[in-house]
Amino acid sequence: MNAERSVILLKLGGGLLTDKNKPLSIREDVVKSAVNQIIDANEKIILIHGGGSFGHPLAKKYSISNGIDKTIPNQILGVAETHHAMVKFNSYLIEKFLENHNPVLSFQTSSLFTKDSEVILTKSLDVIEIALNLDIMPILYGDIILDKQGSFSIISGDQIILALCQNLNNYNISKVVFTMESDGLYIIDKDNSENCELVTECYSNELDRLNLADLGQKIDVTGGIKSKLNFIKTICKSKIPVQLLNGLIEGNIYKSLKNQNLNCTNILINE
Ligand code: IP8
Repeated sequence: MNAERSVILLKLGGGLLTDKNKPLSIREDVVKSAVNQIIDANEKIILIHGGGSFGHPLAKKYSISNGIDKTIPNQILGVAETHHAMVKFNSYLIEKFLENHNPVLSFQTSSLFTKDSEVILTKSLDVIEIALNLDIMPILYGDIILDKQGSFSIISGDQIILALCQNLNNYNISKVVFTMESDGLYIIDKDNSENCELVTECYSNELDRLNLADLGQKIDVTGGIKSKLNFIKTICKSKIPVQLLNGLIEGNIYKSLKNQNLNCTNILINE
């Protein structure tokens, strides 16, 4: 591996970029700010975004993450609709970068990954690395995933990040950044369970011992804080540090990409 070539994986949470209370709605000001910060930072990044009010309501309606179920009316059509909703959402983001004359390429997640029951199979990621070599920012998104067993499911942005961490060959991932609507992980105060305190720094092997507060994301079909934690632990096993930050606070994304200090959760790797 050529360690000189390094890249940041940045996840923009779908709940951050969209209005969860209104299907197919974008928080335009949040997207605009995130796009501007990413452009200003001018770093090598692979951008991954979640489903928010585009992917999750449809995935839930058709129970897509549970696989094929012939008793669900129009479920197969729902698979196609869910994918198309994500393409529309992704196109909106792509346009914002292109309007600012910033080269980005969308990679269709459901064509790069397949499933075989529980296992996610990754096709060659050469195209992503070639895009990075050309100073094009690859953008991937949570999507439907087809299963070799004749079924389908949902692949989340977090699962994509994990697959990238495990399968990129020629780039060293310097860190994984998750942007959310809170400042990071919170622990419940043991003396007063009403109070929560931000975890600003923590080693990956300490994560299991934290009494974490679940700030909850009701329509997220791909799991809440517990599932996020499992992803973080697996990412850290690849010796990649993880940062969780509040994407609603102006400047946070830029600061993170530039390795500046900010109020957030840093998960450090154990040597
Ligand atoms: O928001 C889910 O991705 P996530 C994508 O990263 C769909 O969990 C299609 C629901």
